[in-house]
Amino acid sequence: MPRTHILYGWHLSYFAGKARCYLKYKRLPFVDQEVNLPTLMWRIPRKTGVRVMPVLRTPDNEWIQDTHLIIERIEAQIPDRPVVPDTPWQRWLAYLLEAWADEWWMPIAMHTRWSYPENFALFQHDAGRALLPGFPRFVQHKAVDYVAGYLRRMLPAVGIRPEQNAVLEAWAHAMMAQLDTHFAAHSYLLGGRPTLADFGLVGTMYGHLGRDPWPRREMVARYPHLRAWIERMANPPDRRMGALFPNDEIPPTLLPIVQQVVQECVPWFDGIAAEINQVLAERPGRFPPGKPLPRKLGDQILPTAQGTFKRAALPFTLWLAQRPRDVFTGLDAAGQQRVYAQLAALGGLGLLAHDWPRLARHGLGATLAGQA
Ligand SMILES: N[C@@H](CCC(=O)N[C@@H](CS)C(=O)NCC(=O)O)C(=O)O
Repeated sequence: MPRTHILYGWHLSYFAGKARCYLKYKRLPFVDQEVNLPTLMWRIPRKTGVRVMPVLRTPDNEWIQDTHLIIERIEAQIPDRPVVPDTPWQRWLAYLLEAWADEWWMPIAMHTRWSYPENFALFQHDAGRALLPGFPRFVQHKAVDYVAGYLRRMLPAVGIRPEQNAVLEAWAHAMMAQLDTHFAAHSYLLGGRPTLADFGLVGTMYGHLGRDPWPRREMVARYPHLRAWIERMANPPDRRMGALFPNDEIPPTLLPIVQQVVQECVPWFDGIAAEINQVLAERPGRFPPGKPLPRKLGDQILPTAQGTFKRAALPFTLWLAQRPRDVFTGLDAAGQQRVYAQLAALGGLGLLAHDWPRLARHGLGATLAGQA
């Protein structure tokens, strides 16, 4: 039985990076454990039902899968250095930005890793040593090929299709330039200390964009303030942290980012809800609560300032989108009024819509919520 927490995750993994930065920020002692082949193929699936990383194993031998649940659990245990803001708009926004960072950036992180072959050597080296430590290199490479093959097969669904690469890169550069401007003025997204929003964003920025050679050189290196934020997130300062931006406002440099995020999220989330409703209408009775919806549904076409972008609709994303909506429901009347007014000004009232199917998380996917 472990006496401390153990984080199972690779250095190069998107969501393991998010969990690792968070646990370090909370100053929780933990063992940072690379995932070997038996753990990936058998132990984690046996304990969590899914072949995935990261997983946090608690001293009570509970295996928590999903960074949102990991953060919720540790927040409840360690009140020091809270990452959920107290005030209504900042709290709502931290949840939205976390969802956006987790899911919207995924295609960019996957594209930059898998479309540029120069990144593969690092993947092969790190994943090989993690999967089969001490084995001869050619055996390690066989195991890596298996995992890489699985990840590569997911690319088209995530939206990695050659004709879309230019839109993805142009979008990412435009957003990184805005983030750079913001981080020149503020240490973290919502001011002087990190929140859920920062931990979401560091997933893509640390393990993928900030570490794979191509995006590290061609993207992150051009944005020094963004790069410095990645460093701060990976090595959190051990001092008293600053405050969030005052009066439940957001920093002016974050406003254009939030405006864009809100406008991109409305059609994205609505589109996923529509795909789910269509599946439910076409196959009545097939997906009762507890029975997982397909992990991916039909393509959705997402408008961005750089062009349209197609990717499969993922029910899991709508489960994440539900979280800020639940924050809204839990606010008092004045809090709701505040969030409503901010969203009205940003054209984002669609994010409070109540006609989405209600979902529960199911591993990496979702099921309809309710009595099974
Ligand atoms: N929502 C999960 C996502 C975890 C996830 O997607 N992990 C990746 C590695 S970074 C993975 O193991 N993917 C396997 C798969 O998608 O089948 C979380 O927040 O922990």
